[in-house]
Amino acid sequence: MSKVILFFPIIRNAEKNFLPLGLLLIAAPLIKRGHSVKIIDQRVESDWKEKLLNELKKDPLLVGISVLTSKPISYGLEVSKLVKQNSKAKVVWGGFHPSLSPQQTLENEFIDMVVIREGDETLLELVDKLDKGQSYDDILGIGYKKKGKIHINPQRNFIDLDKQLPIPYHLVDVEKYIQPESFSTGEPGRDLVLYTSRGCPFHCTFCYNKGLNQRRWRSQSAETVVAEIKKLINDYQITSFHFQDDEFFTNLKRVEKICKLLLAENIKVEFVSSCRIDYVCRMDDDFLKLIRKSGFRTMQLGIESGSPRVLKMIRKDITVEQVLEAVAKLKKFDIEGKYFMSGFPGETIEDMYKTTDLMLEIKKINPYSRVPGWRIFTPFPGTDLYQTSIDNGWIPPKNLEEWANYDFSTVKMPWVSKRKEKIIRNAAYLVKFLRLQDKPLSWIHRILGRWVGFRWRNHLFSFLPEKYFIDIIKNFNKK
Ligand code: B12
Ligand code: SF4
Repeated sequence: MSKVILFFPIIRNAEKNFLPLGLLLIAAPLIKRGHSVKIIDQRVESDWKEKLLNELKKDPLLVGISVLTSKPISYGLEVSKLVKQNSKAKVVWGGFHPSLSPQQTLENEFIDMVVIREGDETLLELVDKLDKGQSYDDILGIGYKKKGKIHINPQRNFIDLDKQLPIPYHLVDVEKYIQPESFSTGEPGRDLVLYTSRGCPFHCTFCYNKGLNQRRWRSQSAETVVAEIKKLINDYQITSFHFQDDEFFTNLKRVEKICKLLLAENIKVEFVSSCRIDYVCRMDDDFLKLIRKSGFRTMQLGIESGSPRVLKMIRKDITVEQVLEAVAKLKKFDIEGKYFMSGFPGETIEDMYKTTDLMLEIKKINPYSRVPGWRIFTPFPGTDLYQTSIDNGWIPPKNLEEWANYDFSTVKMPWVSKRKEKIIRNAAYLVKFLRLQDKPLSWIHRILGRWVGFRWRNHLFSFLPEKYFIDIIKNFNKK
């Protein structure tokens, strides 16, 4: 049986470190088969290079690297080069970027193979075949190079999540991934990520889901989810869970069962997950009461725009009226909503003002709602908006090295004029001061809240004089 190294690169500095779930999931079948697996996580192991070089001396069969778009690519390339220079191991890339862009990934000289989409069964088959010296040409869901030519094999069917093997948490130091406060409420606790379903049945044009998951949503049963929650509470004293699912609430009956099982066993934890606006509209009072009682304190909701025209354009399949209905429902049951917005190609200044107007309406219904940021949309391979972005003047990165430098926070999109950028950035900064509640924290917040409210109602976003004063007050408070 062979040795396999799995590597997780840095995502970006100062980022919370979530469990490398993808690697743990693909490691499980390998371990069951008897292969030995070593996980090296660059984010939490400062001596990662030493460890890797040491492991490479033991003649591993393969080094698998999990790669998201942007910075992880540059670290992934550094590691791939190290592997090639110091061993005979095959370099295999998996995860979102190689899955969405397999051909271009394989064009890089240091990468031998890619695993597309779910790696749970594919990697096992690959390792088994490499181990026995058999041909891997016909393995579903891989891309590889042969005689200088790139081959991309047909895709593999999605796996049955209820047959998923237990996650081998012992391969990592779980303590390093437990956050000291609840992701949901920010209160002290022990917070961990969990993944209970994959995919999403919708087709938003900016999202990877349609391309990669083909609108297929698959899930673990309520019983499996609750058993995992109990295990994690028992083994690691977890007090809050942060679901990583794209759409945890797709099957409301499953959620209802999870909540009822938790309550029946008197399990007290907090949860946070993303949710679609129209799903909230489908929830009745009993359901909302139930999820709140069982620990659902926060929902992250992608609204993206307040303009019906843009919502249609990005195929979000929600309406502004539904947004307002959802905000009111969540408020009634004291579930905090975090509402996310984005700026898209084809969006006019008028559309953007509809978004700021909607933010104001949300705050009017629930002053404690949060709009954590208004992002400028950046295109990803494998999404419908990728081509639209090219049509709107965006020049996509030509190779992996260029993708590595594709920094979401600084990259300029040709359709975002200086004026539009100012509106987005200034509104994103100011929205935290848009306080419409009766009892603001202090007189300074009250004055600031009124002033920001005035600016908001009049669409005055082009300048930001108060930032200067806010920074002075912040520095003063810090001292
Ligand atoms: C948690 C999360 C984060 C975390 C950290 C991610 C992590 N892995 O620790 C944080 C908060 C840092 C983050 C940041 C961002 N994220 Co994020 N994030 C997620 C999220 C919600 C879960 C990731 C996860 O753990 N999935 C669960 C595991 C099991 O799935 P997986 O990793 O894909 O693994 C499977 C396969 O891919 C494969 N596999 C994975 N690795 C490997 C390796 C090998 C060798 C093999 C063979 C197979 C294999 O097998 C696994 C099992 O089947 C996903 C959405 C989602 N539901 O997946 C978005 C997602 C990955 N994020 C996304 C985005 C856009 C971002 C941001 C850009 C957001 C922003 N604008 O700031 C940033 C920056 C990321 C960056 N590249 O710099 C996009 C994808 C982007 C891309 N093309 O890479 C996703 C898909 C969300 C979306 N709907 O668009 N994110
Ligand atoms: S609803 Fe969310 S997960 Fe589903 S396609 Fe749209 S953005 Fe992606």
